[in-house]
Amino acid sequence: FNARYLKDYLPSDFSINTIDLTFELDDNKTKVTSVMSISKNTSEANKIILNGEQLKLIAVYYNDTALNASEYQVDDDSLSFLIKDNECTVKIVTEIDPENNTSLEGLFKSGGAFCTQCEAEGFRRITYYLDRPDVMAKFTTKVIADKNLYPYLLSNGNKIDSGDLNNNRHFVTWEDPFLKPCYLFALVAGDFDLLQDSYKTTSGRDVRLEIFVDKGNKTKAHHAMASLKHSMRWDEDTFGLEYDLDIYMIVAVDFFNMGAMENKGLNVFNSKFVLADKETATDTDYFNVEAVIAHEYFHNWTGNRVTCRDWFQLSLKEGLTVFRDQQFSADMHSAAVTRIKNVRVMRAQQFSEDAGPMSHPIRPEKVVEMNNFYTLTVYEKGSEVIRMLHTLLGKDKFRQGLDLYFQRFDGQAVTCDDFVTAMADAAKIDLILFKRWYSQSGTPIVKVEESFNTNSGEYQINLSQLTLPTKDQATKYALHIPIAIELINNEGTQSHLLELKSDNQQWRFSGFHEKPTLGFLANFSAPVKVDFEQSNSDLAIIMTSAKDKFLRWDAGQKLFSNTISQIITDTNYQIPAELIDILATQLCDNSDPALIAEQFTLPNFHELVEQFKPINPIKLVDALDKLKLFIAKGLEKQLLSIYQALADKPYLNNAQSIGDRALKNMSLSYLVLLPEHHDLVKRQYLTSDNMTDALAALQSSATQTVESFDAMMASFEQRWENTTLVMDKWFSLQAAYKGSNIFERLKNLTEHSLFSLKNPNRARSLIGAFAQNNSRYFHCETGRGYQFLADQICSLNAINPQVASRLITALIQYQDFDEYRQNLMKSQLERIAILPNLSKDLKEKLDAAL
Ligand code: HT7
Ligand code: ZN
Repeated sequence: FNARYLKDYLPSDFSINTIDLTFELDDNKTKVTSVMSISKNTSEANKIILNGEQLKLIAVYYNDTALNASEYQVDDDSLSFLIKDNECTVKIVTEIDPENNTSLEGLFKSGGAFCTQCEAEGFRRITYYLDRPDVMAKFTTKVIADKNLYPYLLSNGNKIDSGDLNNNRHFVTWEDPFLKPCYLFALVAGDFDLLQDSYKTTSGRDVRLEIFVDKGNKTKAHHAMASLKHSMRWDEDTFGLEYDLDIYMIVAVDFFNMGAMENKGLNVFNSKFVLADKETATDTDYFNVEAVIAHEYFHNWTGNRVTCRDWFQLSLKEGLTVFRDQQFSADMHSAAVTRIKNVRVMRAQQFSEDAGPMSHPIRPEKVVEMNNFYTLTVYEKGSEVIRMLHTLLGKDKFRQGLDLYFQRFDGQAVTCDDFVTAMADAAKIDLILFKRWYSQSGTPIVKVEESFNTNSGEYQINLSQLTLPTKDQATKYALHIPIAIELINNEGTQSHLLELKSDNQQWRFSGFHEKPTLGFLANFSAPVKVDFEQSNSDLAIIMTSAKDKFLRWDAGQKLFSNTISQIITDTNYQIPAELIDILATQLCDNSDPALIAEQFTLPNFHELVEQFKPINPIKLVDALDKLKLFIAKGLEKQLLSIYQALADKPYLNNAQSIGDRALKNMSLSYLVLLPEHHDLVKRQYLTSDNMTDALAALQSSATQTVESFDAMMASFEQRWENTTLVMDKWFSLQAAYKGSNIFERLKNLTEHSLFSLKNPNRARSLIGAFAQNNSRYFHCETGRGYQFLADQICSLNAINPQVASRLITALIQYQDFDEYRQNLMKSQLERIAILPNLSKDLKEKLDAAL
């Protein structure tokens, strides 16, 4: 498999101006007819090479004349022939097999419906085309199918025609007035329940809103609809961006590789991010539905109206759109808690990706399989890079920069450089150095040294930055890093924004009577690691006195990780009782229950691995358990009284009630460590009227192997066996079970009648959840955990390479662990590497890792 390089980008020799598609849908023999008007971009162009994979070519016509086999070349991934005229018409007829398409790329069957997924390079599995985002055409799509089985025939844009045909078939024709790359093409055909609504934009356009869900699920689509309307209003209010078509459709399907897809006017969603009601969805699910609906909607401007020149520029649309959805969520909920959740993802997952074998800059330079680059780096770190621009420019200049970006590039396919230049031009600042964030991989470490001169009252900070070499880049350079700080003292707190632009820099602040306490990296102003020793008493001051809530929370997390580090290094370490006193003060603050819940959530296993690597994972799990038990015992009374005060509050879907549930269930997660409180879980499970509480009870039971766990799981299964998304939760709970018979259980679960590797959600809910959430057994000394994962990846390789490739992450980051485990993990990777028909997706990662 050949790698492609950013440096080799060349514009296309040909434009495709219009494409008229006709689909005659059939499970195994769908006929696709494509008629394209093509023009040359340079007079030297003569041979066109169209991308195409897994297609059966039926016929090619050039200006209405059929080409014979000697006039074109066709192979596994292309079709080429001569273009003799400056302008011509090409018609291509192909046949495809949607029912046997388990990769879920191109056209496939999802449940009973036909559905497409074209990003990044799936359109080439539908027809031969110039499958690259800088080729933008006007699409017209005619869909023909059986009328009873597929009453809804959908595609992008506006419906322009429909009617009945012979053999009980019907057709609908759609026209999308906007030029678009083929990755935004979509087609859906099926029988659904439809939730309809409408939205009036600020300028008075009436937009029809339609959400299509599986029959019987309509009442679960209301939250998605409300979220869509909130997103539309927010984008108008915040960025002056209005929707541009008369109709916006969302279709929810059960078989889908990722979260959702922003196809123009016809989003396709994983049903996990559409369906929600209080019985089946947790508060986190509600939050995620809203965030993903917003994300896909925001893509209409950042991604669709202005798209990417090539796939190396993916962060142009994804980093910016994630930033926009994070800002939206922060405005809709607690800004501090939303930010904390973002930061946890960075620290627990993105930092390790950036230090691992697949490390790449937010704008990668080399790609073998594009699907491998829909990463936390491109998305989450990409968003952090946009956030740094927002911090450096300020809200108003950032808005002016975005306005200028749309003014310059609406309707075009552009680069990350174009975006940053628009920002620099609008704000009239120099961002040349800042652009290095796009080309450099790895997480910078910022080292902090401070000094205080008691005589002069001057406080000095020295900062130095270092990015360690990564697999992809040996040499690293200094970056432009915005660092927000607070100087906390009795006379009041000062906030400053420091711009670190070189290896070392110093700042002086005068006028202090005593040394201030430094709150460093307020609001996580840059995606960096911080090397700064602070005493427990300084951390306690920040926890209670910082203005920035993120800083308060972060000081608490630092206190926890310092304690865990001591437990790991010294087996006789006695956790100091003062920790309980510091934590107790936080429990008393009843202003924001959701924030308290976050403050009591220990840094997770993966965040700590990133801090202490290479590490024996079992020692880390033991240390985490020890600290948690210490807190449970030390604060038993307080936690119990919080729990009891909140236990019987009625369910409401508002911020206070969501925060109360988070605090209650956090308390339960500690109390369950004390056997005398095991009855609380059972009671909560039996009395709960909502999924948040039921699931929290079951999660606590799974991790503490509470006696009644199996009985509760059996009743849960019986109640929800026909509700796919809830059964995914059941499989995940089973995967997190901490009993020593977990491997027998896993074997039974893979043989369960409802388990299937063909459904990505189901595969992830068991296999992904085990590797991610059951560290004690995934990393167990026998190596059975690694073997289980590798076995599943071997099966998935042939079924769904994208899903297999995501799940292998837990094995390729073996450098994070002790040598004994590294060897066990590597031997499993070697076993996968010799699979016959190893997919391009897995091969790229294995080549990097081994
Ligand atoms: N732009 C989309 C990325 C995507 C995708 C979505 C569904 C299935 C397969 C996919 N491959 C790439 C999702 C997004 O960022 O909004
Ligand atoms: Zn996106």
